[in-house]
Amino acid sequence: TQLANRVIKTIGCANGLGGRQLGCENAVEVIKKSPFMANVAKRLDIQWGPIIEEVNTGRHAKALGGVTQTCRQLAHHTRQVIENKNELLVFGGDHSCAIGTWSGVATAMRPIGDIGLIWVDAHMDAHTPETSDSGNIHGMPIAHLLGFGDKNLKRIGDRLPKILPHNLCLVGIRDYESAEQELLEKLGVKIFYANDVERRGITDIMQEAQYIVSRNTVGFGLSIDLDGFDVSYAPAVGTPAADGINAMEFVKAMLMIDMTKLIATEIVEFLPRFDDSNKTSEQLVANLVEYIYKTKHFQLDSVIEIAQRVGRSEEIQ
Ligand code: EXY
Ligand code: MN
Ligand code: MN
Ligand code: MN
Repeated sequence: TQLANRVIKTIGCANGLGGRQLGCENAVEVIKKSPFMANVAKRLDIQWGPIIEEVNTGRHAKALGGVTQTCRQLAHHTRQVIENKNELLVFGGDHSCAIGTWSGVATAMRPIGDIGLIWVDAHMDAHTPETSDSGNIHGMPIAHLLGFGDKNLKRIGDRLPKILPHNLCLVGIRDYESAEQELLEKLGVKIFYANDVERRGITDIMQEAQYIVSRNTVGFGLSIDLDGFDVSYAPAVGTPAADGINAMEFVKAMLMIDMTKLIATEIVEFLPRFDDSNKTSEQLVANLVEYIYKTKHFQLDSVIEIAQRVGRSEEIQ
């Protein structure tokens, strides 16, 4: 027996119809073929699972039906990975896939307890179809995970909200509309704005975020929108916003936070045709995966070692 399965099951979601511009649907195949990822795969046990193809019912507001069907499929697969007690890594796609990813994870964990979520992003992603000017669903996943918005999209897996406001934390926010801010503030969701990160440093912020999403939950997820990082580190995104998180500092911060309760990671909004010739964004994706899981596995090994020393290994395993 072992404390945690070290196999990382990877699911791709080739979706882009929820974005401002098309292109994120190509991210998964680029990541899957990436030499940077191949390098990481040598050090981590990464196993590719299914790649979900999106259902096309149109763009912007008309995408609602299609995104719902895509997210249902994705949720089915993420739920299975968690129920089989594997590590889960999801590559999007535009950020609307988060509704599928976390609906599956939340319903799998429901018998044990609530999950927490750290949301790294330039944007709040907290519109409902009613408040959104663009109609782009990648600007709406948080609202739906909290139980607001479209009745089908918010009820994937079960009818309950997938994340409770006090178990959610946003990091890196700097481009949003007032309706989104009003909803999140009314609910008491903790928001770390880009200027908080600037002032306190990303390590300090991520430590507090980890505390918030862990204290009332059985584990937490990490949803990483690449546009949360500064464009110098992640040029290949569809909705860039200036003055983002220093990605090198973020990767280092991963070494400093407690990952033992991390259930799943999702990396989204990579738009391959905008990457530079050094493939900066593609490299960042690989680095994120490597640092997050190396840290998590190292920390789990330490927990097992300590447990063995005090003779509690049976209990923990
Ligand atoms: N707030 C804007 C909108 O709703 O259209 C921009 C949303 C961008 C969302 C990206 C995925 O994080
Ligand atoms: Mn986003
Ligand atoms: Mn964003
Ligand atoms: Mn805006």
